[in-house]
Parts: sequence; C-alpha cells; structure tokens
Amino acid sequence: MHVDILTLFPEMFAGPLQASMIGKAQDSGLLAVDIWNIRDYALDKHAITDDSPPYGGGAGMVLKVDVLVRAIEAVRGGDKSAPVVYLTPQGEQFNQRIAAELAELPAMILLCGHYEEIDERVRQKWVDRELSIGGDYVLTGGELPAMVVVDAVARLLPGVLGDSSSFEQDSFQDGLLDHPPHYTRPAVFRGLDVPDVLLSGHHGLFAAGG
Ligand code: 21W
Repeated sequence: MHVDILTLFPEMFAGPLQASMIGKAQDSGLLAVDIWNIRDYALDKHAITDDSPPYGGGAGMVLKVDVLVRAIEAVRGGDKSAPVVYLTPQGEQFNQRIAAELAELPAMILLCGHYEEIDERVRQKWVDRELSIGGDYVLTGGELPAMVVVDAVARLLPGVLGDSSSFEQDSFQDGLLDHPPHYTRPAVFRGLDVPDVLLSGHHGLFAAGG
C-alpha cells in the first residue's frame, strides 16, 4: 500500500513510522509512506499557507485553497484513484472496521491540518472522506491521527504481522474479553506468583474459564 501524507509539519513523522513493524513493513516493500510539505506548494516569497477567513467570518486561520489544491494535485500526479482522507475533529470516528476498509486500498492520501480548518471548497471537491480518531480531546493537528491511521491500517496488510499475532482475533471487543492474563518467567517474582493452574500445564482449562 502506498500512503501519501500532506502536512505542515513533516518532521513530526520522522520517528514513529520508522520504528517497529511499520518500519519493517516499509523495508520489506509492503508499505510505502511519502511525506509532503504543504508549505512547498505556497508560491509567494514568504510561503504563506493560511489566511484569516475573509468570507464567512469564524475564528482561527484557514489553510488556503490554492496551496492545498496544488499540493493534492502534485501528490496525485495523473492518478486520481487514491482517496483523499482529511483528518479532522469533525470527521467520522476511526475504528477497526474503517481500518480494514482502508487496508484494502492500493493507495490513500492523508491530509493533515494543524489547529485550523481547511478552505471549504477543498472539503467539498477534493476530500473523499473525513476521519477523526475520536476521544473527547483536542489535538494540535491531524499529524498524530494520521500516524494512528497508518499504524492501524498497516498492521492489517498481508505479511506485515508475523503468524504469531493473528489479527483475526483482534476484532477488539472479542480480543479484550477473551484474552487470559499473561505471565513471564520467573514463576515467583518478589513474592508474586503465577496462578497454580497455569503452572500445572492444563492451560486449556484456564483459557476456557475452568
Ligand atoms: C483543533 C483542528 C482545533 C481544528 C476556530 C476555532 C484531526 C483531531 C484532529 C484541530 C480545530 C482528530 C475552531 C481527534 C483531534 C485535528 C486539531 C478548530 C474549531 N475553529 N481526532 N475553533 N482530535 N485537531 N476547531 O483534535 O486536526 S483528527
């Protein structure tokens, strides 16, 4: 899967996507992530990307229509098949079902705003889907949410997870209820021991709730 991310803060993506399974998924070619700086598509000499809204009022700054559309068109090249997904607090709440849906796509474009809205015309004509990562909290921008989406989607791509961590079981509700508590060696640590039933080797009994 190819993921393009449009952001005003490309440096925020340096660490999280290189580490762990997402980093390995990129090394092995199962996932490709390209980060694009929206500012590169501002043509004036100060590279201004936002504006105080002269039409419609409203507080805060708004990402400029021409800058965003130039950036989106540059990312797309000639191919319009990849959906533009805008991360916004007003979006549909991201969940495991949506992650699975996105994991079927060959490509997607994630658009991050940063403590501001985007010009409404971009939403209407260029954005295909709006996602929030939920929670009753306000972040500074769509960057962390974009990383959340990439992480949740990438682990569903065939080959990204090892066989040992089958994700069929993770349908979440199930996963949380069915999983027994886990213990590592030693059997007794600072006087805290592992339940006898687990030491006896009859694991099935415990897993079945017996
Ligand atoms: C914060 C965007 C505030 C827009 C003027 C004054 C993306 C997010 C975000 C952000 C506003 C997500 C307004 C969960 C999140 C995100 C930054 C402006 C109205 N206009 N999921 N006030 N939480 N947040 N809001 O914050 O971009 S997905």
